Order: sequence, then C-alpha cells, then structure tokens
Amino acid sequence: MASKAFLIAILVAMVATPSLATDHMVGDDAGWKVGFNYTAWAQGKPFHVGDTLTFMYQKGLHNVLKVTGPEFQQCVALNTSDALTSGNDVVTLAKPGKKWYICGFGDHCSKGMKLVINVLEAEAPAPTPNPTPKPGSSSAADISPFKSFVWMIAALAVFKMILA
Ligand SMILES: *[C@@H]1O[C@H](CO)[C@@H](O)[C@H](O)[C@H]1NC(C)=O
Ligand SMILES: *[C@@H]1O[C@H](CO)[C@@H](O)[C@H](O)[C@H]1NC(C)=O
Ligand SMILES: [Cu+2]
Repeated sequence: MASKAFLIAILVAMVATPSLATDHMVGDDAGWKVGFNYTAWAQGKPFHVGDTLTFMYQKGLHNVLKVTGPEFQQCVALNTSDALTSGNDVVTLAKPGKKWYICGFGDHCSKGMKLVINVLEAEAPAPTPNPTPKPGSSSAADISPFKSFVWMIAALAVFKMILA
C-alpha cells in the first residue's frame, strides 16, 4: 500500500511542472556593500515568487532590513526586529510585488546599500522550443520523446502495483 502511494506521489510530482526557482546573488561577486549600484544590478533581472535573494557580506559590518517604499526613499528603517545579520542571508521571495531592502548600518543605505525589486508571479513553464517544425510533421512532435518515455514507464509501474 505504501509503495503504491509512493508511486502515485512520483506521478503527481512529474505532472506538476517543476518550478525553475533562481537564486539571485545580490551584487554578484561584489556582494552587499557600499558604493555598489543595486538599482543597476537589478535592472532587467526577472525576479519570481519562489526565487531567493542571497546577501553576502562580512558579518557585523552590514545587515539586511526589509522596509517599506517610503522608508527606502528616506533610508530609514522603522522596525529593525527582523534584521538579517548572518552575512549570508537568504531571503525567499514569497509574494509578488515590490520589495525594498536596505542596510541599517550608519549611512550605508544612502551610500548605495539599497535594493528594490519587483517580484513577479511564479515562473510559467518554459514553452517547448520548436524552432524548425518540419512541414507535415504531426503534432506529436511537440511532445518530448523523453517525457513520453518517462510517462510510459511510470504508468506501467503504477499499473503493475495496482494489479499486484
Ligand atoms: C544606478 O543605476 C541606475 C540605473 O542604471 C541609475 O539610474 C542611477 O543613477 C545609478 N545611481 C547611482 C547612485 O549611480
Ligand atoms: C516589527 O516587526 C515584527 C515582525 O514583523 C512585528 O512582530 C512587530 O510587531 C513590529 N513592531 C512594530 C513596532 O511595528
Ligand atoms: Cu552596510
């Protein structure tokens, strides 16, 4: 019974489109520091629900505060109780919309340690690339042979379990 449930779970997992979550290393190699332009860094990068932001910095020299838009504009954080301070802070983007982050140390925010991003809905499955369809080819060509194969094996396994 348990293995049957397990196989069904595998099937469900295969049907559910895997989400392609991305980890965004804030500032790339520069990390989280003063004098870096995080607006320019974020420009043109798509951020989606389920993605993560990683803030890398030397612990004790900076932090990461999630703030509101007005706080971001003024470089103040009214509520610092949720400050991230590990130096390797991973933030999961849980909801769509604008998110603002600043560093709460000294004047670091006004010296560039401020990041605003716009989080989009979870990424839709990438469309199957189909660059050069052969004229007259059937629509079955749209299904990847590997996927069909995996499906067949899984269906056979489940069938065998049910009969057993
Ligand atoms: C940061 O980059 C953005 C976008 O390229 C630009 O508009 C802005 O002026 C820059 N800020 C600073 C402080 O250089
Ligand atoms: C600060 O944020 C924490 C966590 O989000 C919240 O529980 C707390 O009530 C907030 N405090 C104030 C003064 O807003
Ligand atoms: Cu700082």
